[in-house]
Amino acid sequence: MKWWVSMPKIELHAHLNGSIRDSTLLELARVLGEKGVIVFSDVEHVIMKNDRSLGEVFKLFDLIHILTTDHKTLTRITKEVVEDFASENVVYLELRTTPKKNDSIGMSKHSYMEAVVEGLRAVTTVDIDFDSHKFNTQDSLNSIAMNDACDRTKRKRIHVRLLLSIDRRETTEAAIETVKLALEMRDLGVVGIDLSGNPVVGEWKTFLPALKFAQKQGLYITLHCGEVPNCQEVQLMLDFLPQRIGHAIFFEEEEWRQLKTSKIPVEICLTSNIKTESISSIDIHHFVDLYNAKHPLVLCTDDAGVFSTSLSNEYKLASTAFGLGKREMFELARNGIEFIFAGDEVKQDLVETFDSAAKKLN
Ligand code: 6MZ
Repeated sequence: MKWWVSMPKIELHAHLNGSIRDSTLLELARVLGEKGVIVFSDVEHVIMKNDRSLGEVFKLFDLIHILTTDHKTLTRITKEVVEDFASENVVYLELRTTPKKNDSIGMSKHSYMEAVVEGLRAVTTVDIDFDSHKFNTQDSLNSIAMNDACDRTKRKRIHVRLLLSIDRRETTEAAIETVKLALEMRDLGVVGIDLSGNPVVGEWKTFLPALKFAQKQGLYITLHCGEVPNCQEVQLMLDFLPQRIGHAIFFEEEEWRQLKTSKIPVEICLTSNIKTESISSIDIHHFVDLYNAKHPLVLCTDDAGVFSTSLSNEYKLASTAFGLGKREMFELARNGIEFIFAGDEVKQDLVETFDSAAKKLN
C-alpha cells in the first residue's frame, strides 16, 4: 500500500453532499429517472463531468440535493462517506452538512440531522466514535481496548464529529435556527458551525448574529473565507477570529499579514481550488507560502465525490507538487490534531495512533 494511503490522516473540511460516491449518485438518479422525477440521461453527464467552474459546482449541488434530500438516503450517504474515509485511514473526520427543511416530505432541519446521525450509527465496516459522551464510558473504551488487542490489523477506527453548515442563501433567522439545532445536538457529536455556500451570494452581516450567538455558546466556528475576491468580507471574517478558515485564496497583502499574525489554521483544498479554477496552477498555490511561514495548515478534500479525489490523493498531490517527503507529510497530518474541534480524550487517542504509526515509518 502506498504511504499516502496507509498513513493516518485527519480530515477537517468535507461536505457530506460533496463526498458521495459517483456510483451512489448514479443509482439515485436512475431511481428518480424511473419515477419520472428527473430525466436520467440529462443528469448522467452532469454527474460524471470532471472539471467544473465554481458556479457550475453550485448548480451541481442543487441537483445532488434533489437526489439525496430524504431521510433514508441521508442515512445511507452518511454511512458510505464515513466508511470511505475510514477505508483510506482517515482516523478523525469532521463532516459538515447543511440541515435542510422540506415540508413536502415532512423533513425539518432536526429530522435531517437525525437521519445523518442514524447514518453514523449504521456504520458497520469500521469502529466509530461519534458521541462525545460515550467515548468516555467504560463500555466504549473496553470495546476499543478489546479491538486493539484482538483485531487491530483488521478493523479500522475512526472518530467522527459533525459541523452544521449555514448556507449563504439563508436568512438570519434560518441561520440562528441552525445554531440552535447544533446546541441541541451537542451530545450527538455536533461540535461547531461552518459558513459555506456560493461565495457570490449573501452578505456577512446576515450571518453575523447567528455566528456571534454560536461563538458565545462555545461552539467552534470555521468560515469559507476568500473563495472569491471580496476584501471587505475577508477583513470582517478575520476580525471575527473563527477557530479555522477554509480556502483563503483571494487575500491581499494586508490580509495575509493579518492571517499570519492571528495564526488561524487554514483548511487547504488543493484539487478543489484547481478544478474550480480558483487557482490557475498548483505551482502558485498559497500552500507553499503558508507552509514555509509555518502557518497552521491542514490538507482536506472539500468535496471528494464532486472533485473525484480522496484525502490520500491530496497528500500525494502536495508531496509531488511541493517536493515534500513522506516524513514531512506525516508531520503535516499529525499537526492537524491541534486544530480539531473534539475534546482532549480524542486528541490523546489520536496522538497515540500517530505515535504508533510513526514507529512503522521508514
Ligand atoms: C462553498 C461549498 C463548497 O451541506 O448539502 N459547499 N461551499 N465552497 C465550496 N467549494 C467548492 N463545496 C460545498 O453539502 C453541499 C453543500 O456544501 C457547500 C454548499 O453549500 C453545498 O450546497 P451539504 O451536505
